[in-house]
Amino acid sequence: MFTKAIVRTPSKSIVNGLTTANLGKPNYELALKQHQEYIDALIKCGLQVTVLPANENYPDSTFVEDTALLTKKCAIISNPGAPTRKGEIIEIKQTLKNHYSTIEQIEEPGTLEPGDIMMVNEHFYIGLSKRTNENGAVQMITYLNKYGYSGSVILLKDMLHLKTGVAYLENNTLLAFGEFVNEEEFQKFNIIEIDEDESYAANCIWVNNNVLVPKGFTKTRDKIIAAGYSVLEVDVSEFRKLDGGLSCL
Ligand code: CIR
Repeated sequence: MFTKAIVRTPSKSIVNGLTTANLGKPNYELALKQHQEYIDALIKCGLQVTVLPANENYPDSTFVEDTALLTKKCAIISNPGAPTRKGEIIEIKQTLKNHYSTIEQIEEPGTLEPGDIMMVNEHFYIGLSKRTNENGAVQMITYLNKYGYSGSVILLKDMLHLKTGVAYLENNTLLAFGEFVNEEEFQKFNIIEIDEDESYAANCIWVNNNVLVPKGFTKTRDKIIAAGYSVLEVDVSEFRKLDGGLSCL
């Protein structure tokens, strides 16, 4: 079970965030409202939520997932592959000092964004993407091993991040879209396949026996309910415009 989450309020500069989505610019006021609803959903799932203030210098900083991998035993600060996001790690490091006594860090020439990391119990799958390189993945696996965890890499073809197309819902169950449906490493899981027209909904999160699902993807929602989960729908339309989703927040 999870007990805590860290989020960061969207900044006004969010309108300048990185994107490939072609869905227009996010509406700042609506993004704020949706972010609050996301926090409310996490609280409903029993989490104590730390809300960090907006940081105008970093348009993508609300996607706090990409700044660190947090495990039970240690925190590992990332080195984002996107040049405009590298500075996001400075503040998160300060925050994590309040929660962890052991903090590690990915260093150049390694780059890694934890949107590329999926935790399955004590194992961590690491996507090699445009943002996460092999050196970053090797550093990450070395740290994971140090703390008794294991890691392996998955080569990405089209997706931004690993978790853009896959989500682990515990109970040996995986949501998967596109290139990940037939990925050999994932065949041991019960795979719930996401349809092409709902590909965005592959980014769900399991939080303490609930699954947070982006609002508006009813086929995916119904498949998850049919698999026996309790679902909370959260509207994240403004974050989708920046290729971001539930896990990223
Ligand atoms: C970016 O391109 O970095 C942001 N606009 C979206 C980050 C999404 N984060 C994630 O998948 N973990």
